[in-house]
Amino acid sequence: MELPVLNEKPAASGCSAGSCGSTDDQLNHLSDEIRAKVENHPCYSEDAHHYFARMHVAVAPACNIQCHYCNRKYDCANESRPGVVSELLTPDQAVKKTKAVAANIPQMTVLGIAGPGDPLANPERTFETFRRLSDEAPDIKLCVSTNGLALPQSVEELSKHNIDHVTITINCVDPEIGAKIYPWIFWNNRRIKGVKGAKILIEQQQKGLEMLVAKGILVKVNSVMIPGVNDKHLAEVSKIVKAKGAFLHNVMPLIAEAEHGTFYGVMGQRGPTPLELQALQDDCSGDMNMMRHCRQCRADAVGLLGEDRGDEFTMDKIEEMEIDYQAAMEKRKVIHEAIAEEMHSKRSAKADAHAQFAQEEKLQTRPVLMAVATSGQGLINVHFGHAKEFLIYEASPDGVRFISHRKTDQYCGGDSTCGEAESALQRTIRSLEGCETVLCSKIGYEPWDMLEQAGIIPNGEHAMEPIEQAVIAVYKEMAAAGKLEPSNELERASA
Ligand code: CLF
Ligand code: SF4
Repeated sequence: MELPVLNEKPAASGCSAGSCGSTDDQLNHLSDEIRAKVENHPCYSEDAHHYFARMHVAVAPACNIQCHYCNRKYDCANESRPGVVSELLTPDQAVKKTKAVAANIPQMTVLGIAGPGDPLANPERTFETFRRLSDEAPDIKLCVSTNGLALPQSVEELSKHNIDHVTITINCVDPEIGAKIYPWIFWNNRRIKGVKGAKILIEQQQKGLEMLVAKGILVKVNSVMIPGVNDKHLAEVSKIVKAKGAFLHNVMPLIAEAEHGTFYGVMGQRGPTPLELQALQDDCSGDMNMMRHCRQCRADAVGLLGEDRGDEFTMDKIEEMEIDYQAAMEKRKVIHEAIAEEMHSKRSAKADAHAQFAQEEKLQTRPVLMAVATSGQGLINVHFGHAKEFLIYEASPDGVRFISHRKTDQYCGGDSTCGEAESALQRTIRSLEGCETVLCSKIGYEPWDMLEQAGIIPNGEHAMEPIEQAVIAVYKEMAAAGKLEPSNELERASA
């Protein structure tokens, strides 16, 4: 499945960076055919994720492997207990739900099957859903995410159903490392443990990748970064999957908390810090396009990446909706065209701003990380206190690039007591470690003071402005104020 999706916490999986070396930069160099596949896919294009939404339908309960970061509600392919997941849908329910969401959230362009188990370990349910949707809702892109064990035997079927996007989770290419991540796989009706099982899984993943590429299907590779286990190995994985034709690599942080009941969680295996993750993504990016905006979605997520509107589309609500999908498709077409036009004009404005910045006298300044509060459309349009996450951009003399997102707790949610609110605010500020400024539409006095005390400058002067242009403007202001001289350490390092 997409990754460790327990259906009550974020799952894992993902695309690429912003302006510099991003997929959007590379959009310009793609063939028309590939550009059409990625430009409104929120995972394959960082730009698109500000505008277009995705949804997942949880039709796949069983899994054929065990990952140490997953709390198995389904012990193996022979022991699936579908009732355990409240959102588990039949293919018929999944089709109804997809049409209902598409009619009500017209910017939803992609339907993914990503769990809660492995979609290809549940081939009848998965392919029945895809088959019906490719017939009944041909304007929706179909996407699937798999651990890869059953991939080679599924490629032919995938290629029949208008499925242009497949994600394979590849955490290693070395079985010794694999044995530390996968205690067993279920293969040919037997449970195979340790290095032997990991070796089969790796072979199947690599074979499946090659077969998909040969069919012209875009492949994204997801990898979970597990410090001390595969962190030193993932740059090698990146090289290999790129050489085999993968389009995008998404390195995601391990999520391991004891309360999730996963092996890693219980054993105290830590996930990477944001800066460790960024360093590894930068290492890998020498070899391939990196996704940095993955939100590690749930197996039943609905909406823009980073938001979840699943509660609006429970099956009891859907059963009461009257959907005329033909009419919905016409409306969706008009809205998609309008969004494409808006994206195009914002992309041109962004390119102009970068070109102008590049033509100016090159600043002799150090890079800076800035946090941005946004709810989409590529604008700074969220109050600091309402931000559930911040997008992190790096500004440097070479321009602006999207780095990552960081989730945070809302601290002014209404019913919090003062004491709780304060600690949530402190947590929010801690989540911005490494950032020197935060751009938002507005901010209150209390967080302003606390941010300043933490060495982060709040900035509400660029409300409703396009993100990249505002980041460049703030960077230039910081440079003009003499705040960006290279540090002594940097000078020493470069001497
Ligand atoms: Fe879903 Fe995955 Fe398709 Fe996207 S998610 S199946 S490619 S439509 Fe996207 Fe979510 Fe990350 Fe996945 S943000 S977890 S990468
Ligand atoms: Fe869990 Fe299977 Fe997905 Fe691994 S592949 S995270 S075990 S559902």
